[in-house]
Amino acid sequence: MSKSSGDVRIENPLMPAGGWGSLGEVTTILFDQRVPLKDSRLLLKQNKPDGYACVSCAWAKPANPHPFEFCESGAKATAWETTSKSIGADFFQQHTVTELEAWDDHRLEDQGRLTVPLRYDAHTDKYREIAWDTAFAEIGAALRSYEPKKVVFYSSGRASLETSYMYGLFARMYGNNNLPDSSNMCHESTSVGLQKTIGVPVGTVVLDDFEKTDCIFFFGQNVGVNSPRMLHQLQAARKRGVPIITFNPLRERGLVSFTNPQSPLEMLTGHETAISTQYHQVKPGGDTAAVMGLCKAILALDDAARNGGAQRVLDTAFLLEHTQGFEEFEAAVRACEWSDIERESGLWRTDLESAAAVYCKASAVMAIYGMGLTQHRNGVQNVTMMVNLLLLRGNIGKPGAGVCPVRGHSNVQGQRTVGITEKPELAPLDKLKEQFGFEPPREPGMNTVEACEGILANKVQAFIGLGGNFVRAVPERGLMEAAWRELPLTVQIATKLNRNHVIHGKASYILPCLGRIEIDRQAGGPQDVSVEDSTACMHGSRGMAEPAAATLLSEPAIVAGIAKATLAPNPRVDWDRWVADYSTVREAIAETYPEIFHDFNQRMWTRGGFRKPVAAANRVWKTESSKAVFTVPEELKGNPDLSGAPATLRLFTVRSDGQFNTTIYSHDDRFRGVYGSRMVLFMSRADMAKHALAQGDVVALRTAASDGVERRVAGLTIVPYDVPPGCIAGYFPELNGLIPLWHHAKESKVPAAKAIDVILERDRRPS
Ligand SMILES: Nc1nc2c(c(=O)[nH]1)N[C@H]1C(S)=C(S)[C@@H](COP(=O)(O)OP(=O)(O)OC[C@H]3O[C@@H](n4cnc5c(=O)[nH]c(N)nc54)[C@H](O)[C@@H]3O)O[C@H]1N2
Ligand SMILES: Nc1nc2c(c(=O)[nH]1)N[C@H]1C(S)=C(S)[C@@H](COP(=O)(O)OP(=O)(O)OC[C@H]3O[C@@H](n4cnc5c(=O)[nH]c(N)nc54)[C@H](O)[C@@H]3O)O[C@H]1N2
Ligand SMILES: [Mo]
Repeated sequence: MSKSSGDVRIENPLMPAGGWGSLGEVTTILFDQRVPLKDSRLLLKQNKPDGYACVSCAWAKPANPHPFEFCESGAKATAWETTSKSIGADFFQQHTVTELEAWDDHRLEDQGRLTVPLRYDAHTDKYREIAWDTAFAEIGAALRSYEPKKVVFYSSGRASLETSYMYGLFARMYGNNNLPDSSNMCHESTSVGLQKTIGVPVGTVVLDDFEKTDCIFFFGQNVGVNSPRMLHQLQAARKRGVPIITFNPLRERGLVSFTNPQSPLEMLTGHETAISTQYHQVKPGGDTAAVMGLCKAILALDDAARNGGAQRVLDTAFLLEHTQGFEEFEAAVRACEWSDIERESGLWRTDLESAAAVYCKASAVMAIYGMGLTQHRNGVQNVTMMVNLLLLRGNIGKPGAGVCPVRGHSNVQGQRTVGITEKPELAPLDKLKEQFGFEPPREPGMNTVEACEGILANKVQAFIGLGGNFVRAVPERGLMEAAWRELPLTVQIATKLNRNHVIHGKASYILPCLGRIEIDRQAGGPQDVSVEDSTACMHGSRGMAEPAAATLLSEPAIVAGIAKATLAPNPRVDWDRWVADYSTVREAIAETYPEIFHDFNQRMWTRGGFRKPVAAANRVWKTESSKAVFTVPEELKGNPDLSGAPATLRLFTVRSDGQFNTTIYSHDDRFRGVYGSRMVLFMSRADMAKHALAQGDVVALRTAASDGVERRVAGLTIVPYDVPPGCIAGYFPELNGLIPLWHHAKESKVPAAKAIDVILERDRRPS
């Protein structure tokens, strides 16, 4: 694994996803991170009924797991947390913060685990160790002096249900709903789109459905890298002959073929399973148009069936009994021209017709999707359009069918379930009032984009981060980093050093915490926590590795420490008791949300998890009309209004197999055959010819927006790749400086990281 971000090496990415390459990567990272042997054996406990929930993605954990219910990405995340590398006070004595600012993301985190609480000292420009009690007292005093509406409580989606519940309660007792989280940059388009069409904010599919489905539509999700355990379900489905129809601008290895590294036979014979049976390289942002085409083709097949006296293609009984708005939708589809569909989707009518034919032959279809749908100006519309497609043949609420958003962080869905939300209507405020005897704030809080706007406008006094790397993950890097330094207070609860610690507020604290894989010893003995997976199933998780340092506190203990130092005592909220015994937090959660969490402590170790009620999965529609709702798309355009200056290319940002979000494990991307640098642009040969570029040429990108802000990233090496002409791909977070803050999904405010119009400029030839 190469470490430098200097020279780029480009190879043909011939290997299938999984396979020997995957095993090699696991061994390398365990070795690089000097993971003790006993901890590497812990991988066998990952996602097991009595083990710990993987800290990588949120994919479902089966009731009967494979002996090795982990994947390359999960092993990397485990190695990254259980590393024996660590940094204490002496590290920060040796390096000024200005010096650390010049380090790249990989180097910062690769120092290892943070071990002591730190406070920034402006005189020496260094972080210095501070006692936990002093840190809490100082942070509490500062928070008491601020206006509660001007403080932001961010969470990245990893913290447990217990921590998240305590954190949300703390924010509300303090006096705001300013609880943005990583899902504001991620699946918020799902939460908004599904809620308004099928009455639930989450997917309807469970693992069992993979065994019953006849057909899978797969939109904009890179399963081989970002949720590889799902490859098991996909491979099994493919072996049953289930077609998988993929829509993705980029030909992703994991969506093309897969070798199961846990099958000795496949490894020895080099057997690969072809995953996608059709692969449609849709234009970024073109999914609404593509699905419009599918629906148009389905209506045509239905017309033909009706005219020929054959069985209807549409599920008319379902449409009548369960849906609303079909007529308007049908009229809109019929009125839509194929030429518009082809232009906006970048796909041929005949291709869409052949995908529609497969859809119509299947009796149970599921739609799986990720950031390719949600991170667009029309991200919510992409989601509701996909729902339209499913509704046509009653593909929601029956076995083998349904909606399957693939969530990112391992508990991002769960955090929402237990009250991390800036939307007061989504939190049980009356219940909290009754349970804890305080007056919860009723005004809407700030989501991620609004928190950024507040910070840019100097309207935020403090930012508390429960995990994550906010300033690196958000758009508008240039303006955000500058404004960030003006924040009066930043507090980061974290496991690893990252950019958000070296770009910091005037007063700044880093509070190091235990990770979920570690044993969490409290007054009441070792504690377990719980998380919710992508299919709405709750799981217990037991820490098993020795903590990285004896000086670490758990996340619940840190949240309680700050809360106690900030709030007036409330006899009904016993923070100490909660920290001593997390089962008492679960009792409180069960009291707040009895329908979901009754008997939480007894049920948390249920094999395969216990599921929260998802009404739509039973064809109960919690919408205004009590029906599933068809929605007419406002427009087909993928990128309606990022303009002003004429663009030359449309950029979409993606993840590599060497990263977890802003955590950069290495500068290599094995699946795409790029080694040694992440400063690359994937470009079609047609565009290379058009712009007279050769492989290895170095270019710069400027955002095509005429709002007076200069957004430019230089030093990007051209890599020829199979992407549609007119479109280029590059890496998140390196290219975040190109995304204007206002370039976000219309209703959900998810930054539109998958379609940014840019202008290509010559940078320099490699010397
Ligand atoms: N190893 C690893 N695992 C992870 C993460 C990680 O960084 N590393 N991150 C976690 C998190 S927080 C999340 S949210 C998920 C993210 O997982 P994904 O949803 O897979 O996210 P991305 O890699 O950003 O890109 C998704 C895919 O969308 C395609 N795409 C881009 N634009 C479009 C479009 O307009 N239409 C369509 N149809 N496709 C498009 C891209 O080519 C890419 O294959 O993964 C989680 N798991
Ligand atoms: N351009 C572009 N931007 C994007 C995206 C994109 O696709 N393109 N994707 C968006 C998405 S989907 C997401 S989810 C966001 C991600 O945004 P974030 O969730 O804010 O970022 P991460 O990189 O996941 O956070 C990594 C840090 O979390 C800390 N950490 C790790 N484990 C723990 C733990 O157990 N406890 C605590 N307290 N801290 C821990 C470590 O210090 C580590 O440095 O980025 C978004 N930004
Ligand atoms: Mo995410």
